[in-house]
Amino acid sequence: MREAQGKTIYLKDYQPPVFIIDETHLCFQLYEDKTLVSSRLVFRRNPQANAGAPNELVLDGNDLALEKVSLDGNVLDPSSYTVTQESLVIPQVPDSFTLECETRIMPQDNTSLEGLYKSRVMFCTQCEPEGFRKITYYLDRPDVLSSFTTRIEADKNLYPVLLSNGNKTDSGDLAEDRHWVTWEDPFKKPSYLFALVAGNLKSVDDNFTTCSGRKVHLQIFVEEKDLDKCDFAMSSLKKAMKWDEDVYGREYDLDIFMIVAVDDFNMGAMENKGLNIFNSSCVLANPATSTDQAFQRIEGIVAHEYFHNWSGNRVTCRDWFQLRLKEGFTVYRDAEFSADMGSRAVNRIEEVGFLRTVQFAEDAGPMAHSVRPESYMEISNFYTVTIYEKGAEVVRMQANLLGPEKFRQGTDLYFERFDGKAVTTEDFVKTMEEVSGLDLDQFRRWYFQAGTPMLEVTGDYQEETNSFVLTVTQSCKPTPSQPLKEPFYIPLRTGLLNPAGESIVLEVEGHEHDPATDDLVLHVSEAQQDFVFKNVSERPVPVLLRGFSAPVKLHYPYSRDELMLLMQHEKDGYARWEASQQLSLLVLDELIVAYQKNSREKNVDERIVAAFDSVLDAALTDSATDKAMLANLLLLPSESYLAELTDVVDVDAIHFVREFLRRYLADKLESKFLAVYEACNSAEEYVFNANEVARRYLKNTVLNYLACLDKPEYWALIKGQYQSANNMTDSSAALRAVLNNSSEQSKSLRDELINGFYETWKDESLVVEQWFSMQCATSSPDNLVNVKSLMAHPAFDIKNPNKVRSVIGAFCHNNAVGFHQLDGSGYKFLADQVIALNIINPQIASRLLTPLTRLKKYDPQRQEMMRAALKRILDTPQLSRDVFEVVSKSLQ
Ligand code: B3K
Ligand code: ZN
Repeated sequence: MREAQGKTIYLKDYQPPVFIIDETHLCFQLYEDKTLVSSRLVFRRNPQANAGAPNELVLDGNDLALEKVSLDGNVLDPSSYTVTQESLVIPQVPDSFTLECETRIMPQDNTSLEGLYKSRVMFCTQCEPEGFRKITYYLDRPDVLSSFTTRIEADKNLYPVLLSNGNKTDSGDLAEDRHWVTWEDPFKKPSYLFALVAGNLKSVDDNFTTCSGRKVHLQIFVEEKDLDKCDFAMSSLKKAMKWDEDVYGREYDLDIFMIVAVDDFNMGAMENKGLNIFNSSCVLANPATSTDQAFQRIEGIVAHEYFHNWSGNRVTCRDWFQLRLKEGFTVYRDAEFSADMGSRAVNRIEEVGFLRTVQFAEDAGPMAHSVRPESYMEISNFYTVTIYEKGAEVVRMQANLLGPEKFRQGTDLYFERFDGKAVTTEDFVKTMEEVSGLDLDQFRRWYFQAGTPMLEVTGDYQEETNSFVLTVTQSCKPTPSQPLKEPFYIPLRTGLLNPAGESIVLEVEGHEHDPATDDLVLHVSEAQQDFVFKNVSERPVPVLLRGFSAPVKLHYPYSRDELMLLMQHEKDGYARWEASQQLSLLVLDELIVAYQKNSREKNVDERIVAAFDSVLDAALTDSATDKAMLANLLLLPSESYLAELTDVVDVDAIHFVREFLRRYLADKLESKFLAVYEACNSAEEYVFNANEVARRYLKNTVLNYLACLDKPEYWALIKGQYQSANNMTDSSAALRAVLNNSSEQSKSLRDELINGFYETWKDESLVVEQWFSMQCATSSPDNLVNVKSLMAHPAFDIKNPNKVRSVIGAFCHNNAVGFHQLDGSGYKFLADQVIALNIINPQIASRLLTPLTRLKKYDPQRQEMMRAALKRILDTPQLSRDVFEVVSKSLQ
């Protein structure tokens, strides 16, 4: 276990390494009770090291038993070096030397799932960010790039497949039914990209011919039982390889690309050079066991990890403060890939939905940090939505500012200039400036300032001058250690519609005028700015932030009729959806106020019924419309978004009012919902493509509305769908529809489907995880007892992160009304789980904590109980650095 002390690492203290490692030669002897790791490292003093830095060698190492260390062939006496819990220090070494270390590790006991560990029947590794130091002593930092050779020895029957990075160079047999394999990676890499896998694995094989005509062997390794779930990931991989050649000119560089599926994994997947390791939930799929959503996720993650080969591996990060450099950029790349594969508008809506519930909430909480943080205690805590999703938005803004050609020129130059190097976010931005001639000085604040900018926009139409003045005021709330913010540069993509809903050609004072454009980017750069639109003959309705052109909050005092006009006529998918969300928010806000006043009157503005009615009409009459877009237009803002928007969250009001409005709409539009359901229902064979995914999405969205009416005929409909479904999307949607309704009438069906689902799928662990998560995420005040009983289910395993996420995580993150019960039971439950997981798996423990970190958003009574839960965690002995950082910052 790492030390708990809250030692803070600062970017300003960065120093180049005193030594570099030209060659890394590793040998692993894998046994059931231990693993012996021998390393031979060829060191040289770094010419870029500070001249005054002494020749002291400080290697990182964690939880290692050092058996032997030799320098240039001479075994060192223990008195000539120091071993601490986190390092091996040799006080004086020559300018160049070879160091050999032998260490003993215990992968079979490693439940942290960092370093080398056992996932059920196989060995595997996770080294990013600092797991390699749990394997052997090393300069475990991303700016030390080395060539690697790896020899693996293991039992031949238990581990017939032995994998590492690069190309396999040799293999042979050993005594006692053991065997060995050697691998050599021709590309220098930092230790975080090292990987090893050993297991009884089978592979699905294919190949891809690159743009220069090289044939690359593609392999997906799985346990035999999962061989029928690899085809989709394989075809996604090939699409991603082609897309990266076409869109970014990036060709794959090795002759082999391998993916391995493992069941115990802390996150989604890892981009190790030539040997990606995936959480099985992010790679294995077939129509019987996986939902459309899982397919989409797999397509995106396979692409993401593949794209890292250039944005991350060939060009890597100098230090972990630069994490956004590879993650934000790669998320942007995978988002564009997904947009090209499916519906661009719907993808954007989903990205925005996620960003502004989860990332905006992070920005408003105690862990808020900039896209390029200044400090951390535990870097694993910084694999955040801010680094990933906001980081991607910051790249997107640059791509939009430069335009496609210049941006491509910029990325080409970036990859060419920094190939094989470890660089900084500044190197990226400078490259973009260089190719475009733009001055991105003010833009850089997006990297340095945390927090979500808020834009207050007002519009003033002046009839006498035919002008429309938009006044934009920006602000950004203080975040920890950043009380004052300078104005951001905010690209505000804007249009104007006339009262008939037609686009107006735009002419703005001070902006270059393109006589044909009905869409332009306003450059918001000051605390307050006016933009004057000329030659506007009638009061217009502004369309603001088209395509969500910047990651900001925006308020404009739209009337409900204006929102209806935007919903009907606006061409940008995001803006149309945003208008529908705004309209729903106005209606929900009114109902929440009434709920809080205990008012019996629940007046629903009929315009929302009309708006939903016209979406349903479009679904029935316009076969060309994107059904996924329509499904999104039928979704009310989520409970978490409603919570994000309020200063003091009223969990109960949000939950009950939203449920009330769902039922109200279902009741008013029942026959239309049913008609859409019937129009979208199909007994055709399952196909995964954008149209079919959209059809099922719309069908299951309307099914949920019908389910809340609590009528026997709809229970029959749901049961029918469950029984006749030929795919997991439809059967799990049916189950979810009954789970979302807690009425007595539906209880017997609910029990029947829950039990039947488990019986059918009990041997498919990924489906069992869905079964857990559907039940635990169900939004209901008294769900905790159910969650606790599921923790006692034989399929639950607290050491398996997927199970933890699907039970504990699903409840605490997705069921606000259950988690925030006024008796404090949810907080106590989470604290107990975090305390247990702190020892087992600190990264998972720390991630689970998120809902407790939001304490300042709640009323004093809840805050007090949340604080008590956090304090109890803080007082736990042997607190990991991961948990300590999050808890101590939350209590500040
Ligand atoms: N780079 C890895 C994340 C590693 C996280 C370690 N705690 C996966 C990814 O973003 O592609
Ligand atoms: Zn990534």
